[in-house]
Amino acid sequence: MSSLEASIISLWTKIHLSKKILLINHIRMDPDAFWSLCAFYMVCKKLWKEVKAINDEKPPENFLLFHDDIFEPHLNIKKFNPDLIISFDAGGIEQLGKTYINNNDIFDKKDFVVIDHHITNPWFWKTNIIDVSCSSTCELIYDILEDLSMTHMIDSQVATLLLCGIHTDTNTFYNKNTTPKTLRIAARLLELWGHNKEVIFQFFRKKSFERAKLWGSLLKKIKKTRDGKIVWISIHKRVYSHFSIGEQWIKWFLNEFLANIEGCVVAMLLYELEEGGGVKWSLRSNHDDVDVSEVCVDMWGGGHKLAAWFAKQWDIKHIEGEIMKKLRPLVKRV
Ligand SMILES: [Mn+2]
Repeated sequence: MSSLEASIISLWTKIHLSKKILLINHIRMDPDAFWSLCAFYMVCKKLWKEVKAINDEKPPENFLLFHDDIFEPHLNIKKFNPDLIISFDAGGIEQLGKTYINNNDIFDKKDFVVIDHHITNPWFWKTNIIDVSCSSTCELIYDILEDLSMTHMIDSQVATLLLCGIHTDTNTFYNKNTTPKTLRIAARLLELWGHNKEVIFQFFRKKSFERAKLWGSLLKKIKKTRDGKIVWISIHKRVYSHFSIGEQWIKWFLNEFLANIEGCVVAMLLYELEEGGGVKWSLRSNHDDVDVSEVCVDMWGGGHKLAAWFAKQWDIKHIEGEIMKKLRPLVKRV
């Protein structure tokens, strides 16, 4: 038995022995983090567990199409006193935010299982279900349910949630993390009545009129290095708030435009965060030999070889200079 299989069985034992389960995902949750947690939440409910979900923040509004908001940022964990804690899609302990910092004694005492697929994950707890061959945590959740002979728990809603995370982490089967297994699982989720077309429309095709206008203004501001290998844009908060667009939409500009520019090896999008100051930088590599997660780990971020990010409390101009210094040598080689 592999250590992954052993951890999955150990998860099942822990769930079986628990009455109360607390689910957590990473700060600034992304779609995969949200939907993998929600799918698991529904499965726990079907097992008649008392289950609660926590994150420092509420999920972005646009995630709430296929599942209600179940997050309780102000939950008193001590009072809830879970028997088991499970984290989803978090690549490191620091990604559990203030929830972990303020309750670390409880996390230390309780059974705590980490479910993730990030290559940068340092196996940060005792029970780790980490499979970097999975496109997404949602794909891994399917694997776990299949290993435990629990696919009968996947109703149409759970299937839709898992499809959501697979589509958003693979950029609808476009990114290199899409494997034959990813497609087989997606096919299986369609058989289980997951709503495929709706997911693609809601998260990839649909654009508000305001977002179309914002994209128009951003297109005029894109920059490139002389050789065209690095293409990037810096976006100030006032620009997107002028169009009443929330920060969660900004990164789509990267997939929809920047990364598709001919000759581009690394596409980058830097934007000021809505609250608390600071900036976030998302990077995409179009080349197998250019690992953008290297740069991001250096800057205390995370991600994968071809898609990574970091956030800093720095001034937007300062970061631009720092990151270019690190990136130029990387792209020079290819
Ligand atoms: Mn993910």
